[in-house]
Order: sequence, then C-alpha cells, then structure tokens
Amino acid sequence: MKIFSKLVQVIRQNKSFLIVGHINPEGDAIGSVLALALGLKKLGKKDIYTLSKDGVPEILKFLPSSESIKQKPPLKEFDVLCIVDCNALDRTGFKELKAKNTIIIDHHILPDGAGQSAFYQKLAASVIDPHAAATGILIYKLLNVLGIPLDKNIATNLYTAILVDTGGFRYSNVNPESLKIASHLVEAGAKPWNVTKEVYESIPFESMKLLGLSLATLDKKDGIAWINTTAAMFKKTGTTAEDAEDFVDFPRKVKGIEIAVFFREDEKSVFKLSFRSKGQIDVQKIAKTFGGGGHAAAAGCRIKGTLPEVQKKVFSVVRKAIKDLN
Ligand SMILES: [Mn+2]
Repeated sequence: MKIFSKLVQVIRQNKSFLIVGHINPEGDAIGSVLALALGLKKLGKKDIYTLSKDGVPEILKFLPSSESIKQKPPLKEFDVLCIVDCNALDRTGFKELKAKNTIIIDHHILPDGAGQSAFYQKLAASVIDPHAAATGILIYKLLNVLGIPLDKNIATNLYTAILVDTGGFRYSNVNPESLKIASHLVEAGAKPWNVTKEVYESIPFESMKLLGLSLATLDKKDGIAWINTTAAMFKKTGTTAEDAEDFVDFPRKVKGIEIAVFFREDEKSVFKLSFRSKGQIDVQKIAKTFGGGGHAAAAGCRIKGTLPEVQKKVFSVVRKAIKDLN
C-alpha cells in the first residue's frame, strides 16, 4: 500500500526502534506498541525498546510480551522513534523524547495547524488515518506490507487493539475492513472469548462498587446524560482513575439522548471529561473548545473548577451543539 511506502523505507533502513504509546493507555495503544515491537523482531530487528509513561493497565497485563514495556525512557538515542496511537510528543508523556528519525502511526485527527509545525515537518514518515477504526488496523496493514507473518502473540495484541477501539465491535467505526481484519487475526490465533474475558469480564470488585456510587449520580437534561465520579468516591472505594475508565459508556446507553458526558475528578477541582456522541454531533469539536481532542464519536478534555462550575460551562457548549442540530 502506497501510504506505507515511506514508513517501510525508514523501518528497513534502520536498526534500533523506540516505540511509545500515549499516557493513560488503553488496548489500542498497548496492543499496537506490542504488535509493532513483535513484528519488527520477526523482521530481524534486535534493538527494540517499548515505552509507556503510565505502564500497562492491570486489565491489559495478559497481552503477550506486555512485561517488556518500560515506564522510563532509554538513556541512549535510538535510530527511530515510533509514536503510536497519538500524534504529538506531549501525548506520550515524554516531551523530550528524540531519535535520529521520528515516525507516527495513528488514527486521531491532527490538531489544526499542527501539520505546519517544525515537529511534523521533520518527521521521517507518518501514517495518520482518522478513518481507521484503531491504530491496530494500521499496524496490521504495515506488518502486512512489510511481509511479516502473523503469529498468535501479534494477533492477540492486534485483536485486542481493534476490539477495544470499536467498543467490542459495536461502534460506528465497525466496517467490513475491521471485521475482515479481526477475522484474519482470529485465524492467526487470537482467541476472542479469552480476550473478552480479560478486557470486559474481569472488573475488580472495588471498581464495580465505584461504578455503583457513580451511577447513582446519573442525570439527564436537554439531550445530555451524565454521571460523576468524585474524589470522595475514589477514596471511599480505595480506587483510582483507572477504575473509572469506561464509565462514560453508561450514560451513553440512555435512550433518547444525543451526548453522554462523564465527569471524573482526578484531583481536587480538576476534572477529566469524556464525551460520547450517539452519532449526530462531533464531540471532538466540543472537547476542542476546552483544549481537548479525540474523535467525532469519542473525545475528552480536562477542566479546572468545582463540579457545578465545570458542568455549567460544559452544558452550555453541549446544549448549543444539540440546538444547532435542529
Ligand atoms: Mn486508538
């Protein structure tokens, strides 16, 4: 495939690779980093360093070779820095990372004007395809172009990447391509139920208690449904932000709403917001007005203030977006 030709050239010409995903990683970030690392090894590359600022979440520790991921950057300089499932250095959590060549493989929308910045101009190669359901899809295609055969470990990582970013093959990004690739990955040894069990059916008891407290705050108005998780709830249940990762899925399930919002208090008066759209509104635009980003159907941002202050700001923007529909 033509869009990969430059990436392939950079990979073939170099020996050492530093592969990094984004902060607060999920299955697509970790699965893509690991699948690329395993693939490059099969290509005969011996010097590979996998990096994730926030390590590997508990629920993803089943992923083959996840134990290889480091949280500290390497001391030496690598030939190629591969930025995966994000497209800016600060999203990796390491602003200072550098290498002789930098490449990006991602499916998030590039921020306005970013393409003109010095960082992007200096990239050795990049594939940034917002139409790809997951970065795992792009890694799958890249390995294919490189002629690297799939094995069970690569397939499990890529299957998990795609499963997670399609919400278990339920979201609007599911298309013939993502299902076809998933089918190939199962043929290559990925076991759907094993992955599902690890990712969706292994919730820690305390997280479930946290969900109970959070769900009790469920409310809706003007086409918006939302829930809150406060610092006090984390304290009461002995949980952390990681335990509330998918909570936005619950207000999204409410019938008749356009947008779901999840307010998570990560520090006192600092909220991480997750937005989900039922399909009509581009929530990435809403997140962007607060300095965040993401995709049309799923986006996020951070806002400072008390919960009522934050909600007031957010609801006025969301309400306007819903009003503009009519
Ligand atoms: Mn992704």
